[in-house]
Order: sequence, then structure tokens, then C-alpha cells
Amino acid sequence: MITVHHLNNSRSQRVLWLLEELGVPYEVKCYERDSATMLAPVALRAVHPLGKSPVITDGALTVAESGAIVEYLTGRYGNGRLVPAEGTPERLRYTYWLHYAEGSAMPPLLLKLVFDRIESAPLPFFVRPFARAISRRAKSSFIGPQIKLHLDFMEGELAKSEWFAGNDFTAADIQMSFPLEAAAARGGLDASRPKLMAFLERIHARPDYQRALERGGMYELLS
Ligand SMILES: N[C@@H](CCC(=O)N[C@@H](CS)C(=O)NCC(=O)O)C(=O)O
Repeated sequence: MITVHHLNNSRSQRVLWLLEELGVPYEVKCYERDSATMLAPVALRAVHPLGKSPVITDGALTVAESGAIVEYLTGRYGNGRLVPAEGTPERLRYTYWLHYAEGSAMPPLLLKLVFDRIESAPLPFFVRPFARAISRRAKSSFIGPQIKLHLDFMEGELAKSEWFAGNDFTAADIQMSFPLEAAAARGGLDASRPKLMAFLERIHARPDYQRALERGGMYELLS
């Protein structure tokens, strides 16, 4: 039996969704973020040394890192579903988006989260203006323009086909859901980018997406 070690409001929501789409039975072991630091509890380090989510166990196997988990689950249980055929242009696009989600789209969004927190952190009064000025500068000179660059790029790509890898829904769309939901919650993604907003509407309407939400509990990133 597959166990998904699921941290609330996290990337592991994608793994629950993928398992629902594949119709593979699984159990969910829930972990709660620390409400002050937002970090995962140390108990998760007993599953994998980094103590991050998602991580799954399947018999004697432990697989961490969401892209690797997607590859493992589709390869072991997919029977060709949710992955374009080898050697097609769609397969190359699929591989690209599978890596792009964590490798390129997430870093500027994570930086924004960190600097937003610095700005709102309770700091000593003599430090506060400097911390806020540095944070605002980092956001306006680098982070904001990078997020815009990526959102424009993704919007343009979804103007070419309905889903990221082509005309069919694939596991790359599941992988891409997290950066787009994070961008909608706190990265400035709004109705000015209709293709991306329509993508979010389409995925949220999928019954397996809904079922995964029921299994994983509240998912605040959706805002
Ligand atoms: N690139 C990794 C990122 C894993 C990651 O940072 N997960 C976050 C949840 S979204 C986490 O575990 N945060 C809690 C912590 O770092 O303690 C993946 O895609 O699996």
C-alpha cells in the first residue's frame, strides 16, 4: 500500500490528486506545519532526512521530491496514462514542464513569500525600516519582474494548447498546478492572464482534484 506523508497546505496535495487520477489506492498520513515557522514537524525526518513533503512510501521504497514521485507513480502504476508517448513532441514538452514547475517557476514565488514575511515580521523598531527597505527593493528589482516573466511565458504557452504538454491532460499539468495556485494566492496571477486562470478553473472542476482535496483536508493556497 502506498502511504503519502502529507503536510497540510503543501505540494503533497498534487500527489493525492495524481493518485486519484490514476485510481491507485493509498493511505494518507497527515503532518501539521508549525503555525509560527510553517516548517514541517521533525517526525517527517523519520521518513526522509530532509523532512519535507511530499514523500511517499511504497512497501520498502521511499520516494521524495514531487517530480520524482510523479515519475515513479506514473511509471509503476500508470500503464501509459497521463504521460505522452515516448519519442513524441508532447513527451518532450511533458518532461520540460515536469521539471520547470519546481526548477524554474517555484523559486521566485518562494522568494516572494520569504520577503513578504520579512516585511511583516515583528522586528525591533530600529531594524524595521532597513529590513523593509531591503525587502521592497529585492521584490521590485528582481522578484516581481521574474514572476512577471514566468507568468507571461506560461500564459503564452497555454495559448498554444489547452494543457501544458499538448491537447491532452497529463501529469505535468498536475505538477504545474502548485506554482499556478501559489501565484494566484500570492504572486499576482489574476484575470489579466485569462489562459492561466482558465487552467486553474479547469483543474479545480476535475472530480479527482475534488476527491484529493477531501482526502488531504483544507488547502489554503487556493485562497
Ligand atoms: N522541490 C521539493 C520541495 C519540497 C518542499 O519544500 N516542501 C514543502 C511543502 S510545500 C515543505 O515540506 N515545507 C516544510 C519544511 O521545509 O519544513 C518538492 O517538490 O518535493
